[in-house]
Amino acid sequence: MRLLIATGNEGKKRECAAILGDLPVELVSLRDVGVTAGVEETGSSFEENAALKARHYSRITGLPALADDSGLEVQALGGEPGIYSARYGGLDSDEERIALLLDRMKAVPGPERTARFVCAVCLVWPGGPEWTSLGTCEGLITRYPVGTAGFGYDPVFLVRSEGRTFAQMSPHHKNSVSHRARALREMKVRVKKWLQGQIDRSGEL
Ligand code: ITT
Repeated sequence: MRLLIATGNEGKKRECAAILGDLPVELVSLRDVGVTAGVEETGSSFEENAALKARHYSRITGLPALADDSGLEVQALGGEPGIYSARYGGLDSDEERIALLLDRMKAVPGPERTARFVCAVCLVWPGGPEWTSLGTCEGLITRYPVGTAGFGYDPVFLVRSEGRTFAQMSPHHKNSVSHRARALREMKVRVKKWLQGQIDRSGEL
């Protein structure tokens, strides 16, 4: 059985494939199945946008599709950039978005620099169930980028429980503590049980 990892973001794709790699399915990407068309993310929450993406890509490919909608919520900025993290400030690169974030945070003192990453994943089976799971990771926004690994806002997100940024961690380590890992671990249990006939459509564990 093939399972589509429905994201155009290479960083996410790598992480999802690493975390889901031991499922008894063949993981395929949008590129593998020749899909380039995007979908408008018109939802007002991470969960809604993940569902929009998973439904769209499952419908056009006929495959079970797993989509991820994620972002960074910064308390001092009222939860921004949130669901707009990929398009923050209308800027085109991770470097520019990080620079904008640090600029908006420049007057914010250390203890008030709290933030969290949120990840919603949605899995849609054609003609079958649709499941969503959510993962978060708590941290602080640094004053300048630290580390070179990962993608997106990783260099400015210091993971509270680890005392270092995501960009300072090996991919394996990030994939054991991240918001995405938390959301996907729950989804993985569901998929395994579903394939073994141990849960019903509700996906309740
Ligand atoms: P798809 O919709 O094709 O999956 P996207 O990048 O547009 O790709 P989102 O709309 O979910 O996806 O935006 C998520 C953004 O949040 C992403 O582009 C990063 O800027 C940021 N982000 C999410 N998870 C992250 C992580 O683990 N590390 C760093 N930044 C992350």
